[in-house]
This record gives sequence, C-alpha cells and structure tokens, in this order.
Amino acid sequence: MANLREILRARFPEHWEEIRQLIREQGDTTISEVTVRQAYGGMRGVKALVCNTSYVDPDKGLFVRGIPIGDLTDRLPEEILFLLLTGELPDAGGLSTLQDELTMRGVVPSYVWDVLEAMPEDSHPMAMLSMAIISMQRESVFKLKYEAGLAKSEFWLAALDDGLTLLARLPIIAAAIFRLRYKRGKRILPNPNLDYGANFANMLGVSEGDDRFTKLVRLYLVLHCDHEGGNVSAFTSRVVGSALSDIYYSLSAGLNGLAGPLHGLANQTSLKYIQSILDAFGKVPNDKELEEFIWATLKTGRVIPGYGHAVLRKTDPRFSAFLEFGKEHCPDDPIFQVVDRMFKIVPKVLKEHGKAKNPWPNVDAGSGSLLFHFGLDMFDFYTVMFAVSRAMGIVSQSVLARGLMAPIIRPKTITDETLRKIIKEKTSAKANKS
Ligand code: AMX
Repeated sequence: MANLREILRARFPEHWEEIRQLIREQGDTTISEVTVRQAYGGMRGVKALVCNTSYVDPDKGLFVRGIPIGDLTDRLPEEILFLLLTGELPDAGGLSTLQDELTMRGVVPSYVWDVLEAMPEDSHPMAMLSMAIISMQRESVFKLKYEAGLAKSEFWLAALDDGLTLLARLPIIAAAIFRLRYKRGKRILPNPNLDYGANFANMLGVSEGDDRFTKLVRLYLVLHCDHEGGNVSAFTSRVVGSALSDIYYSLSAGLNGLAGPLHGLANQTSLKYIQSILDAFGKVPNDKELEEFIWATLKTGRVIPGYGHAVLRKTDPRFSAFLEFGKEHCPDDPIFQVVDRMFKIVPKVLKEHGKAKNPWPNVDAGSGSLLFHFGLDMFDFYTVMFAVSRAMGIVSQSVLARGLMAPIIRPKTITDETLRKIIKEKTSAKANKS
C-alpha cells in the first residue's frame, strides 16, 4: 500500500540531492532574462521559480503532475491531492488511508464559529474564510515544533500535518459560512461515510439528494486544484511560507489574493455579467444582440469577465469540462445558454477589439452558472468554492517547499532611476560595439 508519508519521506532526500547537484553544476546557467516591459508588467513570463505540482501550457492548459486536467475529471478531489503531493495517483489503500485521515482531522474548533458569528453580517464570505483560517493559527503543529527546535529535514512533516488538518476543516468551514452568511439554517455536520466532495456538497444543504450536484462539486474541486506557482494566490502563499510562517498564515494570505476581481472573484463577476445580459434582454439574446452587448461593455472600458488569461492562449480545458457538464445536465437553463452563446461570440469580438492577448474563456466563464443552477445562488460565495479547491494546490506546494528546503523568497527591486541607468549603459555599450 502506497502511503503518502512513506512516499514523501523516500522522495525528498533524493530530490533534494538532485537539486543540489544541479545547482553545483549548472547554478550559473541563465534560464530567463527580464525585459523592461516585464519589470513594469507584473513579471509576466519571467521564469524565476520552480513549481512541480502543476504546469500550464499556453495552448493546452493545465497539467497536474504531467497529466492533462481533462484526463482527471472523473477522479475524486482526494486522489488529486495525493497526486499533487506525491506525483502519483493513489492505489485503493493509499486513497482510503488519506480519506480516513481527512475524516479524522475534520473537526472544527468551536471558537471558529464564535469568530464567524461575531463578524458583521455584510462581511464577504472570503473575508470570513480567511478570518476562520487565521483564527486557527494558534494550533499550528509547525509553529509549535519549530519553536521546540524541529530539524529542517522534518519541516515538511509538520507542514503536512497542518496542511491536512486545514484541508479537512475547510469544506466544513466553507459550508458553515454559506449557511450562516445567507441565513440558510443550522450547520450540517460532516458525514464520515461520504467522500470529500460529496460531504462538502451535502453540508452546503442545497440540491439535497441530487447526485448531479455532488458530481459538480467533485468536478469543481478537481478543476480548480492548482495552477502553477506564479498566480497571485499560490505565489503569495509561497512568499509568506518562505519566511517559515506556517500554512495557516500562508494559506490565509494567498486566499486574500484569490479574493481579487482579476483572480478568483472573476467567477462571481462573470455570473453577475451573465445575469445583466438576461436582465437587459428579458431572454437569452440572439447572436447579434449579444455581440452588441459585448461591444457596449468594452466601449465603457470594462473587461469581459471569464475571458482572457495571463498565461493561457487557448480555451481553458477546465472551461470545456464545465461546458460539457452543463450540456449534459442543464442544457435548458437560460444562464447556461448565455454561457454557451458567449463562447461563440466573445472570442470573435475580443479578437476584433485587439487588446486581450487571449480572447478565449478561462475557468470562470462557466463555473458560476452551474453552481447557480443547483441552488448556490449567492454569487459572493463562489470564490469560497474556488478557495476550498485551490487550497489543495497551495498546501501541496507548501509541503514540497519545506521538503526541498526552499529558501526565503526575496527578489531584487530597482527604482525608475536605476532602471534608466541600466538602459543607458546597455545602449552605450551596444553603440560602442558597432
Ligand atoms: N476583456 C476585455 N479586455 C481584456 C480582457 C477581457 N476579458 N482581458 C484582457 N483585456 C485587456 C486588458 O485589460 C489589457 O488592457 P490594457 O492594455 O488597456 O490594460 C489588455 O487586454 C492586455 O491584457 P492581457 O495581457 O491580455 O491580460 P493580462 O495578463 O494583463 O490579464 C486577466 C489577465 C485574466 C487579468 C485579464 O484577461 C482579465 O482581466 N480578464 C477578465 C477577468 C477574468 O476573467 N479573470 C479570471 C482569470 C483567471 C483566474 O485567475 N481565476
């Protein structure tokens, strides 16, 4: 039986030695250069960090440990977590051991409910989630053991302990936020006989007994699990974790970034936009009407939510998976029909508009419409769903960073003045050469 900890314990020293050797032999080899545009442009495309949990191919989308995300859509979220951490899918024994461990750790301390209940009624659910996570920091095993003099080679084990506890608690906390924030009644207790995704679906208390909703929640958790290490949430968590702040601090920080409109909030904005289309026309608009609506949005200087991406240059396969799900399970839903029609119209308009480097849909273009169909009708909550899934990637990246002794992250910044000086020196050196 492949056990998570045994695999990691065997792998880390070997992997660490490989990295050390590479640094010894090739440490000065250049892998990326930075242009002026990149220095001012959010470091887009600068290859300056290694992330092994996943990779985003601009044309093919997300690969989790080398497997295209489209080939993982029938897997359970727990299998994906195992894959993210170890690089391999679990066998039946490895899966059930992990599931048992998550069930065992899935107990939320009562003070978390006190914290959430004390928050103002109009708090954003993402602020509530972040607050719940940070309130539990006092329980960090990493922090306790570090203070007691934990050996560096054992950092990952304590990080994994914290990570699994957090992951086990997150769906329970997220579902409770949904029920508390939107006055949906009492919390629903976790059911130890259900898998991670089914349990989350059940605790939300919508579409009860509808197998399609359970499938959607599992799919949602799988598709959002990770997206390399340079996106805002993963990168933020990574930077915070590199100071050896524990996973409670680093996950909470990363999720604060996920809450931004250009990142994880886009699924909420995207559905709001779709609803505004339905409101404007009182029906699903035809192609011509929709095209005019899209142009009108662009002319006011706004972006089309759910379209474009910093790395992707083709349709996001995660969007395709949701589209397929919608076509199978709710083809007659007007909101889903707008999603489908936008896919036909928006890329054409964005290409003509000529600004966005990627005119194709990202994951957020369709996910909200499906959640809405099954009764998750509070848009503000969608980023929390995203967060529960993305936490798997962030926790995995953090365990790997500790296992591979990642140092503190500290890139160099320069002033406008220094930058101009560098340009001047380069230009005159070039002129002298010719
Ligand atoms: N609609 C209209 N214009 C868009 C656009 C869109 N969907 N996407 C990009 N553009 C514009 C940009 O605003 C920018 O305009 P500017 O030069 O006037 O500032 C120009 O095209 C170039 O941008 P880019 O290099 O193509 O994109 P980026 O890497 O700077 O940003 C992203 C990427 C996702 C923030 C951007 O495409 C966007 O705002 N999309 C809409 C919001 C969204 O869907 N976000 C979700 C992303 C996925 C995620 O993290 N969940």
